[in-house]
Amino acid sequence: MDYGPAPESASEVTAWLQARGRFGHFIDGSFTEAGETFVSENPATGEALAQITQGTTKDIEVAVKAARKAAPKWAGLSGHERAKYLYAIARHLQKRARFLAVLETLDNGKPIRESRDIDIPLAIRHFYHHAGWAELVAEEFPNHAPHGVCGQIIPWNFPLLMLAWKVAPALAAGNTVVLKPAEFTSLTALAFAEICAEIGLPNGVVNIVTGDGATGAALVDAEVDKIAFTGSTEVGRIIRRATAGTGKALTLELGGKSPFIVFPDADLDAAVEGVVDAIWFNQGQVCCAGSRILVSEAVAQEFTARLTARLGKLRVGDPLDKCTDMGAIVHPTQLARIRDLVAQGEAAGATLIQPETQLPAKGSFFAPGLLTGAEPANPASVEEIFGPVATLTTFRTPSEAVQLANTTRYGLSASIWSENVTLAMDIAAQVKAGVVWINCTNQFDAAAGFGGMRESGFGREGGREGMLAYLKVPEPKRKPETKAT
Ligand code: TXE
Repeated sequence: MDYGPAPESASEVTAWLQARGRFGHFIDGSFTEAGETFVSENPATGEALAQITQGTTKDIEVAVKAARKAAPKWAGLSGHERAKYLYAIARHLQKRARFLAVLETLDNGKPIRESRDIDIPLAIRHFYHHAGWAELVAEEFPNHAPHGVCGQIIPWNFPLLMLAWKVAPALAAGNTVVLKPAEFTSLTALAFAEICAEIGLPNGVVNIVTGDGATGAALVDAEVDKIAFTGSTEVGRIIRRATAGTGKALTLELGGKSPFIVFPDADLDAAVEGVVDAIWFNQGQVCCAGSRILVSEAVAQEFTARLTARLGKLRVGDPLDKCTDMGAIVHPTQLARIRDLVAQGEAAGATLIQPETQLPAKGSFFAPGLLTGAEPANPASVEEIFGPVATLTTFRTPSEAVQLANTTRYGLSASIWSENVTLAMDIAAQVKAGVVWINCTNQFDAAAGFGGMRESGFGREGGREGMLAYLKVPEPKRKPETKAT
């Protein structure tokens, strides 16, 4: 198979963008002409990267039709045949890893260290893992069948990784897909579409239609069999209403306000590094971010001092610089949202600790911060800030820690820090969260189911549960009715 030259540096990515200029959708195995477009910007500079087509209801209809046409043949392939395509995608992503990392960083603003070491490798791992599932699915789930056509809507915080979380299990299970990337970050999905064409994936198995929320809404309303959505709780609620009573299967992975609980016997230095991963990773734009730090009163002063010192050492700046810890916020609207929620938090009585940080002169940047003294009712404690700012509150007893941890409408994840594993396991069982980490945070693997409870959504992605989300129990085949003679 000829994979073609793999452009590696930022300038090669720029050349790739310039060569394409205006992107159409990827439907039925090829790119459409660009229609009415919007600009995708580099959030670190505000400069235009590419013109992206705003998908219409008609575009969605055409894509769904292509996916529908491809569905029986794709589902009818042996698991081994489907696995070969998934392995080919994984290998090709691997070959293009550096190019994709640079493209992701330019489009999203995340530090290159993260896209290079986390986003892209995990996306690749997802395809390898689900190639294995394609081989196993018939044997492991003999009484299940694919849904058919899946509509998939993804957010902008981990663009290629969220695509992998959605596309890999859907394909492994024998579904075809129409995926809509987030409007701020369509580029790695479009590069992925090229890869699908290059490896010879049958036409119509993967379709990518770009656009904003209206395009997403059209996909929800289209003749699809399942919707998988990751994004805000507000939009999740709209989608749940829109699909109610339609017979469409639905999984929702929504927002969070996850607790990060530090007990007095915790290894405080490790816990401080844990906070760096929990809330300053990806500029805090992480659904399972440890955004509510709950720390035992006994160590609160010492912990806050060490955390504040660490905070001051974070390097914020050019996302393409390998030394950068925190890059740009995805878009000026998200930056405005963060500023607004932090201001609301301060107005409601919290104190912002935010060491002087030299921020780049242009682009969307926000210095990392901590809001101390935020009461449970403070908007900063209640709302998902989705930025690099955590609240810090103290507790006295383990039961108070649990009570504070559960004072939220969300239930996505939790992180517990203690050297007493019995205590940590006991607390883990009481915290309402889909995923609980002990003495670590933000650990992901394609083999482990991820998802929430309460207003963080339902359904799991990854592992065995994730496969089940792309399968259904088929309707029994009925004998044709015999006419009474
Ligand atoms: O999300 P939206 P936004 C949270 C986070 C963030 C806030 C707003 O708190 O600050 O949401 O971000 C598509 N029907 N999360 O506005 O709008 C949209 O085009 C169908 C948490 O970007 O939910 C995009 O592809 N689709 C989250 C996707 O939904 C619609 C990650 C997500 O956008 C639609 C992102 C509609 N009516 C934001 N409206 C997480 N859980 O990781 C929009 N979309």
